[in-house]
Amino acid sequence: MTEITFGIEGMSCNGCVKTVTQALQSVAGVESAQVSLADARATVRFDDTRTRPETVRQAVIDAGFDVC
Ligand SMILES: [Cu+2]
Repeated sequence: MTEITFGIEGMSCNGCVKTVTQALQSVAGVESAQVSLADARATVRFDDTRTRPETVRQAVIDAGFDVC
């Protein structure tokens, strides 16, 4: 299991947090996703035989937010 943390731009409320969390959890191989509105950050644990960091980040971008 691999854990990554990255910044997310564009989240303004708990609805955004929910959207991002669901987008991350829908990625095959993602075990858990913790999204913090206050820190503008996500911590994601995933099976690195099933997905890659780029795919995890892309899910956030596809949901309409920017990663940094
Ligand atoms: Cu929002």
